[in-house]
Amino acid sequence: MELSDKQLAAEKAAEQVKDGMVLGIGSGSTVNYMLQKLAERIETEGIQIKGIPSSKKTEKLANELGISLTTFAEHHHIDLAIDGADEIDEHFQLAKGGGGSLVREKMVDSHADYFIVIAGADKLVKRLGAFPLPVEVIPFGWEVTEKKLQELGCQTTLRYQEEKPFVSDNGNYIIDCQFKSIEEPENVHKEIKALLGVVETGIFINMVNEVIISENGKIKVVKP
Ligand code: ABF
Repeated sequence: MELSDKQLAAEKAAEQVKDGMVLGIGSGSTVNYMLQKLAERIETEGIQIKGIPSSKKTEKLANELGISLTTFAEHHHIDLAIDGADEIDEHFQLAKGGGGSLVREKMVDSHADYFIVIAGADKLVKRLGAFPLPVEVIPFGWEVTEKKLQELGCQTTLRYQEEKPFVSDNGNYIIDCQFKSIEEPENVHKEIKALLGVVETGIFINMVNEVIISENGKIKVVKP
């Protein structure tokens, strides 16, 4: 069976995991492929790692695959983090959070010595913003937080799942913000982050050390 681009990028990243590492594990379907490959390596090569998962879904899959996990309580330092993205712009800034795990992803990815993003080439964009930007907000007063977000020039949608507001692993809501385009991601992030009620935005600024992209079966490794 031919491997998909996201699978190829994911497997390439899994090869960079070394024995003894504390690994930050992102979330999403691309990361799931990485975990499967990593589980194979653990089985066949006997490498030992400890992972810090960035979502309950990732934690569940890692447990099913027999990958050892740890927490920030045990380890304050992550050697390598591997995560997916919704958009990667030409300056390596990211939009993330389509899966609703952006807060934990940002914590895991930003506490790593080295952060690799894995994706198919469909995630590469000139500018962020076509994908509605996820913003995690506290449920209390989300309606007024939403108004403040709209005043920044975006159209907003409270994320739903099964006819109820989606609740993140942290017990919060997600408001998806559709900007026309995000010209200055760092400023947009700062403006949103300054609003009362906002926990975090899905814009990841200056965090990436390496991007592994696959396009039509060809892998490209790019570094900022
Ligand atoms: C997570 O998974 C997110 O931050 C991003 O939203 C998404 C990428 O999903 P996939 O790998 O399924 O394309 O990392």
